[in-house]
Amino acid sequence: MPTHHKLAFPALALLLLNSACQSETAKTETTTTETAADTTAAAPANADSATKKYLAEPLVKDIYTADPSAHVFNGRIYIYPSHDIETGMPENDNGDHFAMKDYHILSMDSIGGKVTDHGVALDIKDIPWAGRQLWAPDAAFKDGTYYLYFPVKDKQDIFRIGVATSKSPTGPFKAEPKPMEGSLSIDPAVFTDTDGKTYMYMGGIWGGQLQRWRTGKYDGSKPKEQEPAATEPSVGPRVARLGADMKQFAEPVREVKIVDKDGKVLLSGDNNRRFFEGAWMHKYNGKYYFTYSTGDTHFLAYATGTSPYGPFTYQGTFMNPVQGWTTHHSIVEIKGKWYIFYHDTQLSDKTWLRNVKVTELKRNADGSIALINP
Ligand code: FUB
Repeated sequence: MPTHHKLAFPALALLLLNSACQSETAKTETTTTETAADTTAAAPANADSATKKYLAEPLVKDIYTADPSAHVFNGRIYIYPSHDIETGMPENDNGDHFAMKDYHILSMDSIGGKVTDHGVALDIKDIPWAGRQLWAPDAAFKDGTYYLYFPVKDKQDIFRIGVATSKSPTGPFKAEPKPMEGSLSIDPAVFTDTDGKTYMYMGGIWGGQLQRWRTGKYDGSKPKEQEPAATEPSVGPRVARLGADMKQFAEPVREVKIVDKDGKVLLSGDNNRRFFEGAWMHKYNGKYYFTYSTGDTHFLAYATGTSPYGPFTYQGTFMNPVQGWTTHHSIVEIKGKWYIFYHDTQLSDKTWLRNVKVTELKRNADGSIALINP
């Protein structure tokens, strides 16, 4: 999450880079939005954005949405995003201005087709253990039940991951009475392997609190918690296999290693490459592709491996910075083509009021991911 001091210089450089990138490719996608329920905010026109060129257009314009986790269930595309709202919370180092209170699920028949907003699927007031800040969710389906996984701070202000269930992919979802045992931090991403085993990746540093778990126990005692020193190994995301009930982990949560070509864990000071938040996993040609945001350098990066647990070898950046501080995505195969769902701040130009988008993900013949300029 944003820390203003760290951000000042890179932000300027990235703004320049971003506008250069954006002028490179001009492609728009046309979607129609059908809103099936009341919406909380009409997006105001953003004067700056009118003159900018974007690779894709927002999928919905009458609410703010972010962190899109996309899945195909029964042939239809479902997007599980955060629902950004204006709460007036001042921007700070902990990301308090991301004070979301519910989830809306979006769906569409096909890429470029009409997008339906299915209204409130889960409200924070219906999660018994929740304190504040419903952040980036994900979803899974097994044996007739849909599972919505979500990070939220508990009443002690510690991020945990919860699960809620429904018989419909669009909810309403009913939350379990407690967070998942052993869960921590933010940004759950659920991946079912070709052998049917399901894993959850999770974690995010800074406001996502992952660095507070370095000893294995939560330590919120330091007033300004820090990443490890620049020359120390970076904090890795976490992974655990889910049990048959999809509601608990079947094993202890373990740290994922992201390494360089020499097998060395990326260093904490390697801000252009180290993991920050927003993990996603997909498998392509038998290889595991772990993708993530580098946070304060605003890239989407990928690393590959031969096991869902890693280690994953860093391969490169595959998306240049979007407009807005945060970078969060999902990757999904739809009718033989691969797509990336992501967000930027085209509608509002405010980091905490984002809009989700989709564009095709292309690969080179060797399986490497082609760079996207959003
Ligand atoms: O939406 C809140 C947080 O911002 C997410 O959890 C992060 O991935 C970042 O997108």
